[in-house]
Amino acid sequence: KSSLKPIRCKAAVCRKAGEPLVMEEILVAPPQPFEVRIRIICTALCHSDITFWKLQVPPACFPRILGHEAIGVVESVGENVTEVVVGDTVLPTFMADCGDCVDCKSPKSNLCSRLPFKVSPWMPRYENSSRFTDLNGNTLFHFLNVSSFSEYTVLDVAHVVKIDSSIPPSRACLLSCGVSTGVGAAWKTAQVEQGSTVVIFGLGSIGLAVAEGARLCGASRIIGVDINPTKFEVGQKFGITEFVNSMTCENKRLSEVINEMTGGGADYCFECVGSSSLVQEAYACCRKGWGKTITLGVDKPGSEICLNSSDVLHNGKTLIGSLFGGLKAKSHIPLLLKRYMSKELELDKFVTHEMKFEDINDAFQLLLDGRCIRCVLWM
Ligand code: CXF
Ligand code: ZN
Repeated sequence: KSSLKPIRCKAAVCRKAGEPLVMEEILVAPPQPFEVRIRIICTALCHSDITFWKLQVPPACFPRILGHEAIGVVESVGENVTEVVVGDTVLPTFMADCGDCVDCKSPKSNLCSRLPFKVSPWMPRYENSSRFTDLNGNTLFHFLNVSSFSEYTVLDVAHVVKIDSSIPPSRACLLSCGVSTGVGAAWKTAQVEQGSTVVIFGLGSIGLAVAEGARLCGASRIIGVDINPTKFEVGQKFGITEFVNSMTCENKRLSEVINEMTGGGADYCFECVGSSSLVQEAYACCRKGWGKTITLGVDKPGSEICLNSSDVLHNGKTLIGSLFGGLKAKSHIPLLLKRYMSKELELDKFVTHEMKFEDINDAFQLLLDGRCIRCVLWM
C-alpha cells in the first residue's frame, strides 16, 4: 500500500469566489490510513456548491475543489480500511457515519461525534491536511469531506457508503446529498404519518425531495409555498397538492394564510430556503400541541431565529434542524436505494439535465438561474 503513487487527473478548480471554475490537471495523493481514493463516475450540483462558490467571507477559502453529491469506484485504500475494497461502488457523504461513537450507536441521531460535521477545507481525520495539489505544488482545499469536482478524490472511510454497482449511477448519486436530505427530513426527522398535512416552504430540489418523502410517508395534503408561480406545475409531479404564492398574500402574513387553509396549522412545516424570518412563519403555522417545524435551509452565517417566549411556552410545538435528513448514511442510503429499485422512490424526475464534466460552468449557470432541479455531470 505504501507503493501507491499520486494520480494526475482533471479537476474543476474554484480559484476565486464567483468566478468560472478552471479545468486543470491536478495531483491527488494516495489515501492515508482510514482513507480511500475513488474515481468519480458522475457528480451532480447541489445548491451548497453555489453557496460556497459565491462566499467571500470565512469559511470561504480558495483555491478549492467543490462538489459533494456524487458516485464513484474505489481505486485504492489506505491502511486499516476493511469496509470497502478496490472496485467497490460507493456514494460519498458529507456527513460521517463512523458507526462506533455514542451518537452513531444511538438510533436517535445522525450526528457522528468521532468526525463531527463542520465546514472544513481539510480532510476530516487529520489536522490541516489536503490530498490535492496543483501542478505548481500549491495546496488545493477540500470541500464538505468530498470534493467531487475532480476525476479522483480522497475520502475518509467514514464518509463512503458501499452500494450495489447495478444501480444507474446518474440516479444513485442523488442519494449522496440532496434527495436523501429532503426525503430523510420527512421520513426520519419529522416522521410524517399517513394522512398528515405538510407545508413545504421553498420548492427547489430540497423542497421537492421533502414532497417526495412526504408522499412516500402517506401525507394527504402537501402544500407548496414559493415566490415563483411556475413551481406549482413542477411541484405537482412531486405530489404537491396545493400551492401558495407567498408574493401574493395581499395584506396577510403567510402563516395566517396557512393557518386558515389548515384550520389551525399544519402537522409538519419544512423550511427549505434558508431564511430565519421564514422559519418564524413556518413555526407560526404548525399546529399547537403537536406541530413540528423542520429547518433544512442554510441562512447567512450568524443569523438568528427570533421566537416569542410565551408563544413557545403556550403552544407545545417542536422546532428542529435536519442535517442530511437525519439519515445515518451507511444504514439508510441502502434502504432508499431499495425503494428506488422497487419503483416507490422516484429519482428519475429529479434529473432534468445530464452533461459532460467539462461543461460544469454551464451547469452552474443552469442551477444559478433556477433552470434545473438536478444536473448530473459525467466524468
Ligand atoms: C449542507 C448542509 C448545511 C451545511 C452546508 C452543507 N449540506 C449539503 O448540501
Ligand atoms: Zn448538498
